Amino acid sequence: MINFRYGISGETNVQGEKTTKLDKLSNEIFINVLSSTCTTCILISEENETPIIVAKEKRGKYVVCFDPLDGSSNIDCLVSIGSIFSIYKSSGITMESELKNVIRSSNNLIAAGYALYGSATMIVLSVEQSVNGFTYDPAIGEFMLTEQNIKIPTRGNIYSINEGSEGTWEVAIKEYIKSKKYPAKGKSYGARYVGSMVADIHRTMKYGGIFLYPSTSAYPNGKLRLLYECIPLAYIIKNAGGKASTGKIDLLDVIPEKIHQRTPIFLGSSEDVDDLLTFTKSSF
Ligand code: AHM
Ligand code: MG
Repeated sequence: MINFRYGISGETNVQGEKTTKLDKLSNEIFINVLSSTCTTCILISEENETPIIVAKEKRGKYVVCFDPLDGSSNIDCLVSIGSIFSIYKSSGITMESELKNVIRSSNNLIAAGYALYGSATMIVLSVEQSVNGFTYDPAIGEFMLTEQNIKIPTRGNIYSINEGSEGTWEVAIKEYIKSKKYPAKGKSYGARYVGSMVADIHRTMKYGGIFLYPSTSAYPNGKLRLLYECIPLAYIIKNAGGKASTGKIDLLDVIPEKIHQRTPIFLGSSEDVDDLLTFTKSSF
């Protein structure tokens, strides 16, 4: 029996989570490829406790933050997983001491994207306020532009949240979900939750609706990490015409203080996020 790429690696990452063999392998690939392009200076990975400083002779001016393999709990059962990244431009060849200045402003964010390994493999890339999708064609080994200028519907009819944690949500979140399950008029929303953020966000972009990861008792500041999960996906969703919020402020207005900082996140169709904010703004 050959299963060398499944299962846990036997190591624990900086977040205290058990890493899988594919987490480790994909992190190594990201680091090796990015640092050999001669365009990057600092790499921030979900899997590394501290920023990775690219060797002096290969240093360029871009800072890249990435989650090399998102949705690790779905690897062994063959459910969709992904990779997420954001790219910041510094004014020169940034040193670790300057890192805070680069990542503190979303004005320095020049691109973000994700790869989704689903029924097909797709890279969704957002640069200069447009969002485009490239599907991998195995026959020629290339990514082809298959979805141009992606726009998210202004309203959907799906909510996406881990409902197992409902007992520990704030009242505003409970009330919002209740309003979608038991609407005063019209049809109730459907529920979909893959548990791989990339897959849940890709569906939300295609079909509309809202994705929520609020604070819970297990994760008082939310589970998802600002720099390599929330900011890139918020940037993409916003450039596709949607909205992203912490429940209080625009997600892209959060100033990162620590590289593994977490935040509650609510993002998707603009009207769906607006509905949610009517619940959270008065109580958060
Ligand atoms: P990971 O980067 O270790 O895979 O964790 C992030 C994942 C997200 O993809 C997903 O939205 C979330 O964790 C699911 O968490 P939960 O199982 O608590 O619902
Ligand atoms: Mg992740």
